[in-house]
Amino acid sequence: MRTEQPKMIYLKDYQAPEYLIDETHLTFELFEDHSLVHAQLVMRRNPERGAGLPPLVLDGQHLELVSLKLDDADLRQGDYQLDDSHLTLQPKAQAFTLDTTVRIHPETNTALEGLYKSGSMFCTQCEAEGFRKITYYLDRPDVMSKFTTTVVAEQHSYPVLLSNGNPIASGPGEDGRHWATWEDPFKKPAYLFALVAGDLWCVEDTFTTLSERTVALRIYVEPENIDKCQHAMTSLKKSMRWDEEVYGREYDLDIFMIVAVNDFNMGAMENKGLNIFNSSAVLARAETATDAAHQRVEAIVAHEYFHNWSGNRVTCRDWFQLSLKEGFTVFRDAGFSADMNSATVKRIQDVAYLRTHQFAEDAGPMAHPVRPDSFIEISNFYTLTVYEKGSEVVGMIHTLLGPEGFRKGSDLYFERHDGQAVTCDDFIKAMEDANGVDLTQFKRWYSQAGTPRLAVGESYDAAAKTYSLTFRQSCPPTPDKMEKLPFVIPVELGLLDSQGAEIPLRLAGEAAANGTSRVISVTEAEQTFTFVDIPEQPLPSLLRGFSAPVKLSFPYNRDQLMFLMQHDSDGFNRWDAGQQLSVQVLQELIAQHQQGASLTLDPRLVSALRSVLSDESLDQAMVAEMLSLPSEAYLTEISEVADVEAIHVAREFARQQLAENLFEGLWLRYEANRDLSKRTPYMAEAEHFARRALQNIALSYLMLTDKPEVLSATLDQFDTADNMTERLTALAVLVNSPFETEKAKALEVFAENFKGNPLVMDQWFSVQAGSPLPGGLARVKALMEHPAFNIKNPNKVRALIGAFAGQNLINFHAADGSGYRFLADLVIQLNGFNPQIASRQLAPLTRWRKYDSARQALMKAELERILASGGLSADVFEVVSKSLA
Ligand code: B3K
Ligand code: ZN
Repeated sequence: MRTEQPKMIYLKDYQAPEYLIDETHLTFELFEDHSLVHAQLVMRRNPERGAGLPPLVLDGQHLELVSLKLDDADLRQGDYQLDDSHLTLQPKAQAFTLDTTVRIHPETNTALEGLYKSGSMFCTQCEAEGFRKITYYLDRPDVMSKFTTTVVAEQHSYPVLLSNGNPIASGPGEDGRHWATWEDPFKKPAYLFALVAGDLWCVEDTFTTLSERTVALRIYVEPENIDKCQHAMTSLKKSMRWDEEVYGREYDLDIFMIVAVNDFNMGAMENKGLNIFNSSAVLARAETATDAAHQRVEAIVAHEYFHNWSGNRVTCRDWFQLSLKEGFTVFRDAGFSADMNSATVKRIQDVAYLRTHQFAEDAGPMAHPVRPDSFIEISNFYTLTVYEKGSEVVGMIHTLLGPEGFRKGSDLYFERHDGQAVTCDDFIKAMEDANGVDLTQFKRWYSQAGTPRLAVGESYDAAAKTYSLTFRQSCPPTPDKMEKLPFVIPVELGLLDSQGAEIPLRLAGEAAANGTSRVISVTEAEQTFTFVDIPEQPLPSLLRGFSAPVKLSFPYNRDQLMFLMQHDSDGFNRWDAGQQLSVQVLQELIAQHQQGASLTLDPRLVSALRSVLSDESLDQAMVAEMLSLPSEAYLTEISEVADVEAIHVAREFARQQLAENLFEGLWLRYEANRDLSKRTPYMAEAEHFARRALQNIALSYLMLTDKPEVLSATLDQFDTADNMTERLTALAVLVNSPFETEKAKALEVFAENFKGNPLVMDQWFSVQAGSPLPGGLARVKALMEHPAFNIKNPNKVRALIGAFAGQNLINFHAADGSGYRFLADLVIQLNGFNPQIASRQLAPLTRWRKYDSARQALMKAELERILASGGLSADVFEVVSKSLA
């Protein structure tokens, strides 16, 4: 832990590196109680920075320097300076070779950054600034080097030795040790370095690229997981094909490897040729992983694979440009998932997530632009804004340029910048140059934080047959206090007539109508668009497909929303109309609860959902989405001041009413799909996902009725399902039910059956941590004592504490502040050994401004207690201090 106050780093201070590293030759000697890292760096003065020879300042943290040579001459104390995080020395020539040996301690590295041990295996995580915990280096993404890596370890415990690139030599060593050398022909920044040593098995396959090269594909796992790799392998091959077809991008090495590790701070890491994955993002088979887990594996495998071009071949100049690779790659993986599954459902899920979580971040103390201007700890900027909003920004470019224009732009980007470390401006420039457009104003999306609001008004002139839409955009203030200029907001829209048919769209001044759905660009603070030849007062369908990440408002009444739910040709907007209707109905219930009135549900919501439920022509996954009420977290996000109890009571009341009123329709849908599940073997495939999604949401409603036939159906599903999707849903509905005996038994049986599978036990923890029944905190505390819980394992922390504080709002926000105190204690504890996880878990407390004054005071007091606890990592310090500012 650092002693001095962490410093802010600014984008405006960026300077190119003083020195370059052309070659990096590493040798790792791995032992049980320490490891030695020998680095030979072939370096030269960066010609861009002029001729003089300033001191060379290398990054390095927690390293014990054993030896240091400059051009073969030993350096002695006095020839160099060492501090907490740097090694400084004076080069004597334009080009030189530096040899260092350092001792490090992967075996005690609990921060899981740099080289560390996960169980019995050695592995690395270097992004963003972890390489400096491995050796002294210019640990910044614009220093790109050719790496050769030799790994030496005891042969019996570590039969598999991996690094980036191609294997070039291996052999036995002394004392039962052996070694392997890997060479990566592509220059790369240190953050893409990887090493793995362990007792691993692998599943192998091959892929033939467009140009007929054969690539070996390997997924390495611990032996007991060898039967859970097929889905990831299939996903990998689909990703490789898709990137060739959609982006014209081929894989470039002869081998592509994925390694699954149990202790990992995030989902996965795109190291060149050697992706390292959280085991939760690789392992999946019917019996142990849900449909959602299967889809997540497919998406993450694709995401990391796609980074090979968007991130590795073309990388970031500095970490402020993180969204250059992350926003773009999320956009790419979303396109892939949309093509593999239901595109509309994928869009619905992404937008629901963005609106709930990214909008909250953008309205909170950690709000920052897609390209931040400053940070204290870069690890805190792997955010929903950089990733998800960043992807929306790329998506808007796609919308504005069209698919062909976008492809021309991405081709030019890859061609122009292959092998370089570049900026978001370079990306935009390629898009501009390839299409002959000017995106200057559009670039405000990269520099202005906050979620724009777009208020829309209408006026119809029956005599002139014109219809005008007036858009007013504004952006709320953010902590940077920056004045916001108008954004370019692409709004895809259509106009419906009273029969629900789409009216041809002709703007005033245009010679002829141009389709029934089109994109207009709102570029001014206030702007009116007038459509002509409009025979009757239309109903607008706005922001189709969520064409921009804004909060749009239009004064729809409930009947109009029901009309859109039925008739809109845009599937996303049909869903969204349903969500808006639900929000209106739920807000009314919230107000009734606050006034102490008895609650009455608007019957229009029941009838709207009844039509959805009985519509056999709708994709079942779509039906499932439409039946899902907006989450408590979303209702919180859209509240001025969130009333935790009223939100919970209102939503539960609505669910109960829907369950009772729609019982027959739900039961029919449930039984039909459950029957299919019984008769057909599990398949990880869109149509199957869809019908299980509907089956399971139906069951969760049905169980609210406490009917005995539902309980027996649930128990049967729990006992006899051949897959985790059905089994876990059955468990979850039991856990949230009043059937204490059945619940206890199911939890016990489940834990007994799956005690050997940590990923399944994570689900078991989450289901209980997320239960809104009273006594949530006590349950979580008891579960922390369970033998399967381990606070050092990030997946366990996320499964139990993350699920409680992030999803179980009614319990976490208990009026006595017990949830807050618990989380603060935990953050203080986590800060001591894993700052990144500590800082992530802190997020719910940063939202304090959303709540009533009593809760605000309690939450702030806990933030202050964390700040005062001392020994804070830069990670936690940054989030806490900004939250209190
Ligand atoms: N690039 C990594 C994230 C690294 C996070 C470092 N704290 C995974 C990804 O986005 O693909
Ligand atoms: Zn990524």
